[in-house]
Amino acid sequence: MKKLKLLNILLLSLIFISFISGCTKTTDISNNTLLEDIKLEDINKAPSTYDIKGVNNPHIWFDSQAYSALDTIKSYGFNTVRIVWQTNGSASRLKQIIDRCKSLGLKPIPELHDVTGSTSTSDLDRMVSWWINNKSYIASDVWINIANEWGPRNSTVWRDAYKNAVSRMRNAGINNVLVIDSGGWGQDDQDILKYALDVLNSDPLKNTVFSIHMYGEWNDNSKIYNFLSTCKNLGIPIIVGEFGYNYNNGNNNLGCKVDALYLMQTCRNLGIGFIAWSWTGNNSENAWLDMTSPSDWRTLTYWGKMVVYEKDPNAGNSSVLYNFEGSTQNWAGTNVAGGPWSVNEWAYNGSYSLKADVDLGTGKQFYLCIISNHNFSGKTKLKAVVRHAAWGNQGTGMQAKLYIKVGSDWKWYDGGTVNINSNTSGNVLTLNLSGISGLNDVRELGVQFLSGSGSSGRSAIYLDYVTIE
Ligand SMILES: [Ca+2]
Repeated sequence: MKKLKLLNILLLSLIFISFISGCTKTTDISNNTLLEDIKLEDINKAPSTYDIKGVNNPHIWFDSQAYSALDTIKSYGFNTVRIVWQTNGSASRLKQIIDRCKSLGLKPIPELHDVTGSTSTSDLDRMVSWWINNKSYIASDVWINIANEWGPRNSTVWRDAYKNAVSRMRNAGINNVLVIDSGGWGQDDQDILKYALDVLNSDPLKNTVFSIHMYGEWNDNSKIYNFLSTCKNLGIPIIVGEFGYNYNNGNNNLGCKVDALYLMQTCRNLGIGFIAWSWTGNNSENAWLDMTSPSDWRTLTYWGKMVVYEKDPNAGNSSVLYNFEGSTQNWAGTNVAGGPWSVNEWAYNGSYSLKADVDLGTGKQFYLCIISNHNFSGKTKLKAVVRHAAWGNQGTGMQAKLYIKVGSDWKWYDGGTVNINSNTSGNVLTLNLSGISGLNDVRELGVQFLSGSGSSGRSAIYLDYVTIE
């Protein structure tokens, strides 16, 4: 009996330990926030773009090739096509393209490319007239991108011209979602931040989406994050209607060094759609933006692979699970003194990492973790990069373990104890997955931080770039 009792106590304490070690279910709080977001969206009715992942396809310049490419575009997992069109194209052909997109399950967004870069209001008026004259060819569920990259930057001219355009189209009985590019060749943030809500509020249907194009003016990740999150916070319906990437270290005709992986991840984190430029057929100076080979409209280039797979084509088999770019991605902290937060004071990859404050002490343990179902079958390595802050007394030094919990008994596996430091290069933790059974049922993953002997005071722990290969 005594032995049994002792066993019971042991069992109880084991259960207790497994309950407190790792993640507690504080993620419920984030789930509530998510629900609130959805309700808010319902209330203000403006169109949401969160599910859009698309490509620009040059239909007006390559009629049959672009039409045939729609199947391929769909097969690579895209759900949206921004149809490059002009007023010299026939509306009936545009209707065929739209119908083909719909039959493939692709969302068509036709745009008129005639007045790209123009700041003349009569040019915009001509585009509006074309839509009005051809409205019978455009089904009511098609988003109409009125004019590609029309308008001056940071300008009430942009605002007033688009108010007029929206008014004319609504008066003509066009009830479609209207997509409006920013001025300054589509790249200007100020037109949208200052004037988009005026244009939206002038629309009696409140059925307008704004579109930013990201090239050389968007080489700064914090600008990308600040702009998109501000739009989100202000209730400006926004989409990234075109973007490029860092080709030849910015030595290209657009001066483009855009961190496209960061851009796509940020859009995903914020629930914003994105449409890459472009499927293929660019002229020689823009050929670096071809997503597929112009010889077959099918074979993915480096750029095409980056957009399709949303990872660095040179990164081998590894893919990013969590990068904390402007979001905690529902990660939680246990035994931490504050956080976790997504912060830009340190990053191993991108511009942000996950941070929590901790109060050091001999034998203390802290966790950054997430309860989430993952299927790691066939994967060989889980990796994460961590460091601690330079402040606080680390005593004999902090250590960390990367771990997962598997199956209904939440069985613990870790990659062993690693000494970590405050170097900004970070400390890589690796968990070898080969030989672990039940990898199809991973329930939790995280990092356990072990405070050093004799440690004391407030410090902070950082985690970034959780990858699987
Ligand atoms: Ca990061």
